[in-house]
Parts: sequence; C-alpha cells; structure tokens
Amino acid sequence: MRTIIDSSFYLCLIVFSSLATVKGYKNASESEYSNNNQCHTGQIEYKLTKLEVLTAERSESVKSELRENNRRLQALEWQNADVGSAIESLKNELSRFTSSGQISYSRPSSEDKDVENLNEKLEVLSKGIHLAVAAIKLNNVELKSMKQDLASVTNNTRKIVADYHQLLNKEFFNDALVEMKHRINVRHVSSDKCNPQNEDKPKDCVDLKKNGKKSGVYKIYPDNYHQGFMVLCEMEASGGGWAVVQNRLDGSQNFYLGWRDYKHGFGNLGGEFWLGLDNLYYLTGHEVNELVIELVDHASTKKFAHYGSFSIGSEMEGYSLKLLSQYQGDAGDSLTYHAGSRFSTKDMDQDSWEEGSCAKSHSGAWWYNSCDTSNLNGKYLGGELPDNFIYQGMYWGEFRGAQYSLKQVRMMVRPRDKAEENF
Ligand SMILES: [Ca+2]
Repeated sequence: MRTIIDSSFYLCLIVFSSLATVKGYKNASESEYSNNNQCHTGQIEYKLTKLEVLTAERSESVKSELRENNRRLQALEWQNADVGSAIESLKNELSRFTSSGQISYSRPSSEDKDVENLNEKLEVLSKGIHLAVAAIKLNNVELKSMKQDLASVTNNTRKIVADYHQLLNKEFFNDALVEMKHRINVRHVSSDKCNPQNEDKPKDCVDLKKNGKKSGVYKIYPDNYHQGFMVLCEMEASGGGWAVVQNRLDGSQNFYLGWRDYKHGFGNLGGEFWLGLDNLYYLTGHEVNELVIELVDHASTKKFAHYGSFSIGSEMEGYSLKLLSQYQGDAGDSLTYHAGSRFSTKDMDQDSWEEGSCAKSHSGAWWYNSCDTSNLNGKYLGGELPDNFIYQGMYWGEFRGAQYSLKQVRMMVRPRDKAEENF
C-alpha cells in the first residue's frame, strides 16, 4: 500500500514538474521570439516530444507497480482464506474432542483427574482459537479497507494520467506555440504602427511599383514580418507588382534539396532561386494573393497558368496549399490536383502516398498529393525524356506532359486586392 501511495505521489510530482517545465519552455521560447523574432518551433517540438516519451515511460512504470500490488493483495486474500479454513477445521476437531471428553466423566474416578486436566487444556486451546478467529476478523476488516484504499489510489492515478496526457499532447503544445507566435506578431505589428518610419516601408512589390520602382531586387516588410527580406520584383510582365517565388532558367542551381533549404530559400535572386516557404507564407498567409506561373519549353513556346486566389499555410500547417482557385491561362491547370496538400521534400514526406515518398521518387519538392500533375522543382533535364525518366523533370502535365523537362519556369505572387492593374 505504501508503495502505491508513494507511486501516486511520485506521479503527481511528475505532472507538476511537467507543468513547470512547460511553463519554462513557454517563457524561454517567448523570450527568444522577442529577442530575434525567429521561430524555434522545430527545436521546441523536439524537446516536447522527448518530454512526452519520458513521462509516458514513467507513467507506464507506475501502472506496472499498481498491477504488481494488486497481485500481492490477491495473494494475501487467498492466504487469509486458507488460514480461515484451517482454523475452522481445527475448531470442528476440538468440538469433537470436547464431546468425547464429556463422555469420559462417566468413567471410573481414578481417571477423573486426567480428564479434568484435559478439559482445562481444552479450555485454554478454545480461548486461543477464539482469539485467533477474532484476529482474522480484524485482519479481514483491515484487508477490506486496504482494498478500498487501493481502488481510490488506482482511480486517482487514472485521473492524473488522463490529465497529464491531455496536458502533454502535441495539440496542446502546438496551440500554445501558435498562440505565442500570434501574440508576438501582434506585438510587432503594433510596434510597427507606433513607429512612423515603418509606414513608409514597402510591404510588397505592389507598394514598390506604386512608388515608380522598376523590376529588380528590393527589401520588403510584410505586416507580419517586420524584419523584412529581399525579393525580386517583376514590374512589367502581367501588370507588374509581382514577387518572384521561383525562377529556373538554365539548370545552374540544384533544386533537389531538403526541408531546411525549401523553408529558408536558396539560390541567387539574380539567377535561379527558390524564395523560401517562410517568405512565401509571410507574403500569402494573411491575405489572398494571385499566383502566375510562366512556362517556356525548349522550342521557346511560352504558356502561363494564372490562379486568382492563392495562399499557403504556416510551417505548422506543413506550408499546405490551402487556397488555390480561379484558374485561367493557356498552359492548362496542372496544380489544382495539389490543392490542400502539404509541402514535401526528400527528407520530409507529407504526401498522400502511404507506401512511399513522392519527393524521392520524382526527384523534387512540391505540394505532392499522391503524387503529381506538375513537378516544377524537379530535375532540370532538358526536353523530351526516356520512359524511365517520367515525372522526374521540371514538368507541367497539361503543357508538355510528365515526360518532358521544360526550359524555363517562373512563379510569382502579388496581393489580389492591392494590384492597380488586373491580370
Ligand atoms: Ca508518403
């Protein structure tokens, strides 16, 4: 019983220390956010997962202790029952013996003294048995109370384990992180509003175009990312005011890269590059954008696909293609199949193909479903491809099919309701 109570107390300690740890993480993370506005979600999530595993192991050990104690209690009950039945049979034995003793009173007087002694002994023995029976009754009462205690401890432990699981599940932490991020963003936005200098800063390429800027690389400061980042703005094509998200034109940049590269962006804004999923989220995550994709094949045929509504989710949402609609163009729609899918890379499989990885299988990184009708971060292979290279190239299914690697691709976004000229 003592062990069980100790275990419960220990589990309480774990829960409270976990709470304290969560609080600690929260405070630490918040301060990191405040200091440099960098989201260390990955690191925090890793620590939380580790904590989850550790505490789950501890809880399992408490449960196993409880099981062991239940087993011991059961054994004690059985033992007690054995003792009870042994005493009962002894009592019967004694009663028979007493009866035979009483019969001996009618025997000759020379044996009277012996019989008297025998009866005295029997009396003592009988008292002893009564005492033993009383002790057993007491023991039974104690056992009953022990069982009640054990049930109550088990019940409490179950409640603690349930509370603690609820506390430690990932959803809880994700919610906490999202809330933290939101609060920090709000703080930054409000501090931007208090700072008149920020009012003049361009939030996107449309602002720069309104200020008469030509195509080129500029630093922009989206509302939800006050530190800003560099972006290539296209001011002439398709009405201008476009932020270029991806540019491929000669195969000089390797695009078969991992999650961190796609998250932060890579390449040269003056040549081939991927702007980065974080930046794409800052541009499109909080307001509806337009997306235009320009495609050129090796015969210099130019096509385009335009989507009137486009937005991607945060890293927490897997940078999912959460809004994509209103297609128009002459290239055909080879992206709607991917709407709603999360982004996948060779080291981060978030596609809908359960048995394998689309990113690995098709040598790219994309909003793979299971798997693709376009693969614009696929290999830069150059034109028609042999059968065994199907889906491997930088392709757009509706334009030249999956067995053709295009010559040039450019993806661009701009806020839908801000642009001066319609597409
Ligand atoms: Ca998969």
